[in-house]
Amino acid sequence: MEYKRILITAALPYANGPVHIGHLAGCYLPADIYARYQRAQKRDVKFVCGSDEHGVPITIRAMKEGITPQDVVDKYNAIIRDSFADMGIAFDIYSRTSNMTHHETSQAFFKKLYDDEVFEERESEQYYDEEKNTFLADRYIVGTCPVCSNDNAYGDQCEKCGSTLSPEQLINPRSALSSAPLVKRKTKHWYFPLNKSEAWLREWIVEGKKDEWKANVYGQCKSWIESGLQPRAMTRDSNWGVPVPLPDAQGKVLYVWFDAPIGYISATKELTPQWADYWCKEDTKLVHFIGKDNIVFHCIIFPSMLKAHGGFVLPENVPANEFLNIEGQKVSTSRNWAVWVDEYVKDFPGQQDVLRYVLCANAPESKDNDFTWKDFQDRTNNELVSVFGNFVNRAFVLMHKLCGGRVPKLHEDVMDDADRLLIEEIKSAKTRVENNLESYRFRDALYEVIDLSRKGNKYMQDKQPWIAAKTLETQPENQKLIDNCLHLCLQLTANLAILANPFLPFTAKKMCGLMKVVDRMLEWENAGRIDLLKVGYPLPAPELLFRKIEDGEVAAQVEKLHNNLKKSQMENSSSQIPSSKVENSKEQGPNSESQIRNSVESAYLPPKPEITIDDFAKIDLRVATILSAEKVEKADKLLKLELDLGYEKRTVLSGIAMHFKPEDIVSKQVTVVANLAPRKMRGIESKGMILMAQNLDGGLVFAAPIERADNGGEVR
Ligand code: B3M
Ligand code: ZN
Repeated sequence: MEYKRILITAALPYANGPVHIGHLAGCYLPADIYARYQRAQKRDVKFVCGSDEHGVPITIRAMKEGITPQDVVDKYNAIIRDSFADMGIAFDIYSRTSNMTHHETSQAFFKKLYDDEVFEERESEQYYDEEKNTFLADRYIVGTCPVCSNDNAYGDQCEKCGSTLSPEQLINPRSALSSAPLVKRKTKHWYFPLNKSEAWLREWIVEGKKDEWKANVYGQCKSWIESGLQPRAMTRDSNWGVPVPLPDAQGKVLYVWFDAPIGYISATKELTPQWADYWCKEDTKLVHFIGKDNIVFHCIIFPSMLKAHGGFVLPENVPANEFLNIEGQKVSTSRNWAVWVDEYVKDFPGQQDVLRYVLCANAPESKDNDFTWKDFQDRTNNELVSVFGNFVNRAFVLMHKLCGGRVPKLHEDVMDDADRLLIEEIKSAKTRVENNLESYRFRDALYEVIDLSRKGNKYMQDKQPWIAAKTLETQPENQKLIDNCLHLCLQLTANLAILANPFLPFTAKKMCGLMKVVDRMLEWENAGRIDLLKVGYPLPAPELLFRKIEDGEVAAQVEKLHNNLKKSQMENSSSQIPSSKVENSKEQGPNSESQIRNSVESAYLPPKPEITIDDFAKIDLRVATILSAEKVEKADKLLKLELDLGYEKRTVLSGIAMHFKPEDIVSKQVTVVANLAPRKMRGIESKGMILMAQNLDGGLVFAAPIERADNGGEVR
């Protein structure tokens, strides 16, 4: 099919937290590279995104921070939008699903399906909190895990054993919002009969997309379709979301996964009055960039909705990436194990392209991949600085030294095979980069760009124009050889700017400045040409394109990760509200989504950075005996302990109430961090912390002397 326009969407991030580099690598960076490339091809492109501002994750975050959902989305929408802009993710529009256009668009969409009698109305019984007067999303229900007996499992997942659960499976379910006993109430919802889409989905995807879509995407879709699709509720009981546009639907909103993808349509509407061309004309190429946890929604549910509505194009491709781990561990927002984009931008000012480079060169295109700060340093220093940057710099320095600071002439009469081969390389690199980009192989495409600069370095090294320069007195005709070498190196530099532009837009711009050419030179059709820089044109002295990343910067980042982790562990042990594991707190509701496969985080915590004996000596560890223990009111996890340290008695709060009964631990000996700064929790001052060993299943054991020791004795 000859496409006339390309509509590129990138998943709408939940506005419940900042974006981390896993988000960039998984979805936004490849989408941006693709959009920049298509624009350089002068195709009609629209690239849309925005904040997903509805759903349970937002309300959980609001509760955690003690603010309203509106405050949450206002705060994070701004942070996310700025992070994208800082990183050069150049959307044509970054919208929000809380705005009017979106509410109207998604309501009209729902209403059309309703009027066409697409939905099935069903009554079901849902858990209800009578004190808070609200139906409870699965995350807001806690109880005992049927698998591992953890008392504090959530209605969608047990975080101790990793099992995916539904509220019905919990033993003694209770509300996380209040102490009111849970009751069930009848509630009505509108279900989309996904089962009726099975036949055409099979034909469209299982038979039609086998060779076109990435194997990870195709495989997931196939297994969903083959395991049988169920009707799915498209409404929820909640006061946060797009109200259901029906008279008998008080207190009901659209399911966030119903409204969010319609957000792509709303954003296009805001962007251009021609929005319908992009959504309704058959010759539009619609491409959804997403992370792997969103595949089913973009490949199965949203297309089924579009088809049921009628009049919309379906995605031509959904190039989802896998996940990016950090230093060998799965990213976890609740444990704060992540590299946040807004912090990167502050810590590495002006180094956006370096991160773009590393994330693309190591993109999780076909399997989960690992980001390490060491690899970040190595790739920057060994590839960007030593290969790409070095080539460009040498070309400029030598042109100043050996050609009077002007683009030298190409003397056809003395061209040799090496020159002709380099010209061929320049032309074929364009084709290779292009083919890879057209088939969403961004890593391979970027490799070709760096490889071309590597070839440039080799060419220059083989030609050794600085040696020829020494012969000029006796053989002045050798200036022609020098000219040819530098002419081609400079034309190659211009080509590198064009080819690198989708990946490294800040660098490409800088290169245009160096070469004194206008940005229009970066248009894709110019790649492959060797007449981009005019002969005789004076060029300024070079400026380094990249700088080295130092060991200290890497060490500081690794330490920051570990410090964040530690802080979050301390915070979580005194928190009551379900920890918002954003990547795991899937939207739940009337029909459980147990079909979604949650991955369990690796059980071992990553090793911490090295410390000195002096660091260790700062910690005052002492033996103490528990004199008394009691539960702290309104804090499920906390026990208040009175400790005898020999030289004094003191109160310590410990987050172990889920693991031990107060009466079972009295008179036990413990190890105390005695010089930890005091901290108030629930109005009680805690002076110190007791040490516990954590088993891989999450269970706790006292880290204490095995034999009776003197209270107050130092532990070393
Ligand atoms: N808000 C879910 C996520 O961030 C999400 C995507 C919506 S795309 C329409 O995983
Ligand atoms: Zn469990």
